[in-house]
Amino acid sequence: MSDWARLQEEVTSDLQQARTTSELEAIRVKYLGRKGRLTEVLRSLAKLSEGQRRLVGQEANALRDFLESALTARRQALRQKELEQTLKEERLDVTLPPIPFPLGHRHPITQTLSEVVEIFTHMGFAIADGPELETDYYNFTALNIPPDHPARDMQDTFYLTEEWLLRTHTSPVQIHVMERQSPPLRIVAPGRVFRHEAIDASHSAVFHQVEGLAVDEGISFSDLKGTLSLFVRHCFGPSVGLRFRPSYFPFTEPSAEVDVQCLLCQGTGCRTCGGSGWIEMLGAGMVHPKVFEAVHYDPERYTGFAFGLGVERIAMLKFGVEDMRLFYENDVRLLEQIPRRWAWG
Ligand code: 2NL
Repeated sequence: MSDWARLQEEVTSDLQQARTTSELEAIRVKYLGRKGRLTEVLRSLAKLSEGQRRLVGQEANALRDFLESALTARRQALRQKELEQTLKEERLDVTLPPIPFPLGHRHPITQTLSEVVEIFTHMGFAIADGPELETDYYNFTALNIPPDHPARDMQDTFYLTEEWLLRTHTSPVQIHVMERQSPPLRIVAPGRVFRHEAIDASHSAVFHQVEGLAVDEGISFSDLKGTLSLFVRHCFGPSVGLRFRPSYFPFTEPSAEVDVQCLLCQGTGCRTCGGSGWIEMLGAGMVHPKVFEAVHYDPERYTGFAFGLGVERIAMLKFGVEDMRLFYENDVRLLEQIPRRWAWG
């Protein structure tokens, strides 16, 4: 009996000394843990005779009940004390302004590409994409580019084999779509293209293009002019001047180039526009009947317009960047100067 009294006394004194909930937990483990003093007593009951077991069991269980309820009461008291302490020490001033942190943004070329594509999707064009590795047929032959055309020269095109090459424009994407789908068709093909070219302020071996294609019965050159005028106004603002100028591409007839008034000098002439006040922005034209024949569209029934533009050129003009190479160096001093803007994708 005196053992019980001593144990009870010890428990009581331990409980009084506990100052924190973790000290309290240590006490619980000391007596009621897997190897706790009381646990051991309770476990050894099995070895006792029935008479002894009832006697000792009563005492042990009473002590356990006492300990558990004392622990609970003490734990609640200590928790309350700790909470009050925490509230006092960690008071927050919710009226303080937040600490500003720098936000990243998408690369200026990605922003520009998204913006260009978005203008066309809003007009009803669907987005098409395709592989960067193409065959000579999809990149050249189907587009009415003859075997002796300078664009096919090793100087201009990265060939992997006689047949396989890195696409020099995204037109092959449109050939693939026309092979799969009948008119009417309105698509834009954005993507990365490759030219075997010496790199300077206005040329890169890897750059981005957006091409567009609309095919249906009765599509006219007026549709081309209307679509591209709307594009230029949405891209560069409602007051920017533009002009259509006759040009030549093997895959369109007639062909045109669209010039936009220089944004940097407002058309008065500067270094960027070579003093002319105009900047070449798009190549375009009515799809050549030979291209339709290649994809088994009836050129007597269908007409279409197509266009192509360089994303880097537009980004340079929009952001006033005079050297294309700056876009690929990813120097944060340049990237931080280019504003974040909302765009899809
Ligand atoms: C430019 C010129 C152009 C096209 C691309 C095209 C595509 C098909 C059929 C006919 Cl499938 N044409 N694309 C047409 C005219 C011009 O791009 O200067 N791009 C940067």
